[in-house]
Amino acid sequence: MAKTALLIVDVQNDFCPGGALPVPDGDRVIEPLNCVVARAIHEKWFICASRDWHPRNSRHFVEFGGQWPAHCIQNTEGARFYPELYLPEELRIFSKGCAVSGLSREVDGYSAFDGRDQFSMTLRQTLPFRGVELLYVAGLATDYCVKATVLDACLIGYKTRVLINCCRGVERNEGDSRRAVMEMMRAGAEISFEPYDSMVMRIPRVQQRPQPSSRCATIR
Ligand code: VGL
Ligand code: ZN
Repeated sequence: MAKTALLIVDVQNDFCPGGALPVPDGDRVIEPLNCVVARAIHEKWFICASRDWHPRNSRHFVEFGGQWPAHCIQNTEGARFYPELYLPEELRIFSKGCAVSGLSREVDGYSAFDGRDQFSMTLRQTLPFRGVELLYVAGLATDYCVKATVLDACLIGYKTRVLINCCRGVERNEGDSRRAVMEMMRAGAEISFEPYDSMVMRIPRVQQRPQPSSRCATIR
């Protein structure tokens, strides 16, 4: 049976105001996200969450050659899920960015699909077991982990919806979140607004060729 999953990406203390790598207004995802979680529980969706879970000496950190201040270090307060986030008891947690060395993708672990649960299972292995076909993604940060997760989900072939009002971006460069949304849409993701998720935006499958603007048209 086709099923829906909710994937909550990295809603952790360090990504919220006061944390080590705060996403502007990161805590503002909590209220809409809690509504989504309530609905997901009610409708028996498969609910999972990813978490950034770095070793203290991760190459992802500036101190060890990476680009980020130290954040979400394993078993620290900063790595805990934001306390006001409503999470179900039977939550499946996928930890990522656990490698000290190795491939850059493993070290950074931006995508939740790079994470593993307590049984060392990946999302890619787990979701088919649940018959998941539709994946809702929300969390932090729009321009890094949400984007990487959504692009992977689209590539694997999930019908993927980004709950955009439950996401916030780091915005290292102004416009990063906006560009991330465009990239996700181009990959086939739909952008939706909870609780109004009948409002879904997507790029039509058949792209029209660009029309000449009226100004061009006058030049023969
Ligand atoms: C993230 C930067 C560094 C994220 C993780 O969760 O989006 N961003 N590590
Ligand atoms: Zn990180």
